[in-house]
Amino acid sequence: MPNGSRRDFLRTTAVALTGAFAGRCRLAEGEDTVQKPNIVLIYADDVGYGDLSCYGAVGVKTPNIDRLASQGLLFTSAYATSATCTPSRYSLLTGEYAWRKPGTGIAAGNAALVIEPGRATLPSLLKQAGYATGVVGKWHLGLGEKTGEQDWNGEVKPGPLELGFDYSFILPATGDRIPCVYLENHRVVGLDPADPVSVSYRQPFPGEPNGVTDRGKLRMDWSHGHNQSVVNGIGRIGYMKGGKSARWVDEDMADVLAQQAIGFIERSKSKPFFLYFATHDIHVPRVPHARFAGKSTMGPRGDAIVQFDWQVGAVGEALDKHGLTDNTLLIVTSDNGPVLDDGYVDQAVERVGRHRPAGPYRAGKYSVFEGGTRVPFVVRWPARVKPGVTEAKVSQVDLAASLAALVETELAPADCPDSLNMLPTFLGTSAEGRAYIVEHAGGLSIRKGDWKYVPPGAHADGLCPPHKIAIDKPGALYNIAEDPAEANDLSAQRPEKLRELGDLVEQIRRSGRSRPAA
Ligand code: NG6
Ligand code: CA
Repeated sequence: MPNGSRRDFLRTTAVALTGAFAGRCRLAEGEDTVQKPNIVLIYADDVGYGDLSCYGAVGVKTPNIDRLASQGLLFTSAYATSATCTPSRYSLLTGEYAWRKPGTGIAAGNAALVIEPGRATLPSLLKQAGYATGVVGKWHLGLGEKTGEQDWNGEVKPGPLELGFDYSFILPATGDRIPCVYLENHRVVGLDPADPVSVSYRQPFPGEPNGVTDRGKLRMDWSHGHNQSVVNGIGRIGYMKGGKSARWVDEDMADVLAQQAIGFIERSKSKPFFLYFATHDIHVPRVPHARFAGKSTMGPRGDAIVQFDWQVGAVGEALDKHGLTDNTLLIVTSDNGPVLDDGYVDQAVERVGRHRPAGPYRAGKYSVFEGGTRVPFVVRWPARVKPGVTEAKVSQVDLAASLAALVETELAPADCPDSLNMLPTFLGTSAEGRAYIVEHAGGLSIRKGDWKYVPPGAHADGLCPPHKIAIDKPGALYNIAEDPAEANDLSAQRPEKLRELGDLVEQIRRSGRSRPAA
């Protein structure tokens, strides 16, 4: 489409949408024959606000995501709910803040499923609207009924299929946690019954390689933790034995997952589909495929970002190939902020150079400062979303209610209790964001307008855990607009603001929900 007519098209679409999403956020009058959009949510692991070139990265180029951003809407104030994986994913899928539910901290590789089957979830709400639903990639929300009692050689359930996904191809937990195998639906992929898998988070299996005793033979040394079983020459968290034919090869993982994501799209393209593609990249261990080695200036961490960008491009190409791009709502975001040394010696600290993984923001993964949860967030839907940049505040906890509204699934009062319908904001037809954002990393901080409250206590700071700093009572207050780096505590100058935000966070905690019940 020539530029001029594309502009006209966008203007007309924008005008139509302003009307369409007024009121109850339904699709426009008379548009009920319009095919529901496909929804693809690409969820990166540990990619920080400043890690993509469309967000100012200098140590790496991300042309595929940059292209999406130029065709879509780039958010500068988007947040994961938490500064680590399990709670962010819990909130994303349930529309409930993870901090309301005990047991939703970083899950062990043999943890039981942390979401109760039967409750409304993002996939179950879309499934109800007739969507084919699939998850590919990192799960990290536990599996099975009881911790440590999964039958890895039989059926491993409940899991994604019991939560509303029709299809699942996952890593049970993380790349650095045992068991290092893929699961397709209920079963470990490629398992030889003659060589069953055993998993333990208590004790080593005698005679099996171990990150302490075999440290000299590791392909990548560990800096903290990650010194239990050795798989593919890399120390992991937890112990495993057997299942040799089923073990993943880290350097092939991005290809395997991209292929699975594309396979799901191809199998599902005759009806609307929802794909939750949760990449392993750029979590540790960072072992990208050889073709990405040296493609950034930052060593394996930067090369893993290039690999992540490649996966986004591969999904985009598949959508193009099947003529699905125009009516697919594609979201690219991350589960928490960045970290440099997360337990392996991979030069992330030494080679970061002038690159700022959290952009202008303070700290990263594990932290209640902005770098912990403020993440990249790009929405592309050529048929409906006008390209641009927005400062509107959005939270991933709102995707469940917003996407349910998009597909016209009604939420019961008990469903997704912290999820607000922010569809017009996500689609760029409203510039008005959330009134406040709760940021979780053990404690709860809150951002309202330009103000940010950080509670008293010990908080992770910097990009190399476990560095912590203490915030004294009654907490700290920053003006994010003037001081994005949260460097000047204004609590003494603005005690009433500090109290207002501190009270607000307490009220949200006590209320047990964010969406009005009726
Ligand atoms: C930590 C791990 C870290 C990472 C994190 C979870 C150690 C020393 N550190 O406990 O490497 O796995 O858990 O990351 O083991 S997340 O992105 O999945 O939340
Ligand atoms: Ca993560």
